[in-house]
Amino acid sequence: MAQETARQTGSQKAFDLSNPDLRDWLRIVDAAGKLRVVKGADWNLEIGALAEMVCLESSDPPCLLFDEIKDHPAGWRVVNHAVPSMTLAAMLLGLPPSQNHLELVKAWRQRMQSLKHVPVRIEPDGPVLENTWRGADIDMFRFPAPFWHEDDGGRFIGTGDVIITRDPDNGQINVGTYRMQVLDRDKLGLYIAPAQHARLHRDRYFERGQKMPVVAVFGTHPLLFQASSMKMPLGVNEMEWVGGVLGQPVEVIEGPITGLPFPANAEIVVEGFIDPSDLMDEGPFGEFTGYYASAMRKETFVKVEAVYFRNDPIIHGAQMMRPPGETHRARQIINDAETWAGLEAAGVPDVRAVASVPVTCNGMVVVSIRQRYSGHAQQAGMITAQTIGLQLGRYVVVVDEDIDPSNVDEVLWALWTRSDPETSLTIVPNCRSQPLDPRLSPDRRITREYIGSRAVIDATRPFHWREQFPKVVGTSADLQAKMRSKWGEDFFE
Ligand SMILES: Cc1cc2nc3c(=O)[nH]c(=O)nc-3n(C[C@H](O)[C@H](O)[C@H](O)COP(=O)(O)O)c2cc1C
Ligand SMILES: [Mn+2]
Repeated sequence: MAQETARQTGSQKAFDLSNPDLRDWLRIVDAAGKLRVVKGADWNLEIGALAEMVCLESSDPPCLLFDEIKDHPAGWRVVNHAVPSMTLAAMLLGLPPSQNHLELVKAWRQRMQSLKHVPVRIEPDGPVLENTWRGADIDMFRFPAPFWHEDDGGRFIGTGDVIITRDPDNGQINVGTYRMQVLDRDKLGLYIAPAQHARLHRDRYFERGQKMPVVAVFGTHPLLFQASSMKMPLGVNEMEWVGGVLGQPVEVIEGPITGLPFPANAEIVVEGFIDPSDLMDEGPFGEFTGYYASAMRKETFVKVEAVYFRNDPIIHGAQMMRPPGETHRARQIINDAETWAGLEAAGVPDVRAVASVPVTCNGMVVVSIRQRYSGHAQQAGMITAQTIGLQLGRYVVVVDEDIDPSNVDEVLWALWTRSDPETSLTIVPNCRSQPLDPRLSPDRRITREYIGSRAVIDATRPFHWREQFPKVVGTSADLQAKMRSKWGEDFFE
């Protein structure tokens, strides 16, 4: 691998750039022994199936770098599962190496407090400009975009992508991850769910009868992908957040056609426009929920005006599969830290830890508190219920401080023994949902009424009689220490 990377990074031009790029990251993954190069796979179903099966069947799935893809030149690659361990997720975020989710959430909370956003720096040139296609040269089918799942509507080049748009009212830049289907040589589907930032931008252009300029990036450092696929406040330029985490500005080129900035060291970049009056069939696509939740529909699309790419470009893919799949550990660390910070900002005291249940993609969150007053648990639960899982949150479980919220067994034990379904459950109706929600009823899909409910489950000991709650069985710390010293550590292995 090392040799190949050296050959493929060898650019003809020297660029005075200092940002790490996707290739630097893959070298780190390789050095950690977590990179597997796969040669000869077919873009048609094989990449997707292999990525899914490795995730399901390996206890420690590696990053897969597909090369020599059928029908495509050697060197034009697809990478999947680019952050394949907790230690690498910690490294990506600049945190100390740790395997412990709660420790990482705490470390990230500290980091957040001092994180300053850093404006981007405009560069005249960069490796992404090594190749340019315009006009009749444009052919998106020349990239090895996978046909991921058997019932997809086509090839999706954009899964782990980065889409850059500008608010026409105030000029603010947004970076978001939204799926992109190759519809034609110069046409790319773009599915943006309601309330996403690029959707708000799009609505504003369309209300004025204008086309929306779009830049799409397929392949960039995974830190920008993480930022792009996370909900930050509207108005935040996610590249400035990345600059803050990197401790240096993200180096960008301003697109000659759209004026939109894109990373100078990206792998593949497209500039184009969405015309409000042009529609094409988009989807279906197997989604992160584990379902094909939206059928083929008419959608607006990006008409591609220019394509820039590095020599031997790498598409950054993210296999969408039934969870737990390609794990998004870095995002989970950040989400849990954000939920915790939100609770504190709302004035909820004594939050001990927050952890989302990985298989629910942040749709079920557990908050552990040290109860201080009656109603404390309900307060923590109700506030969390409106911030979890973006539009696809469902359940919040509040537990006492003796329960580790990242340990599903402990959480379910508390749920079973400390909650009473009749009195511990609060249902909150009319909360946000979205078209990808598998449980959205057919009626609501037609009327576009994207709402669902949340449940808050209080699995703490009832506050007013907590002192009378039966005592937990377990060997005391004191007795444990005695046993260890008498019988030795080996006894317990
Ligand atoms: C791999 C991946 C693919 C995603 N695909 C889509 C998508 O197709 N459409 C969408 O609206 N959101 C998608 N999302 C979720 C958005 O990226 C996420 O909500 C993000 O906050 C959007 O950026 P914004 O907050 O700036 O709008 C995806 C997330 C991930 C991790
Ligand atoms: Mn945003």
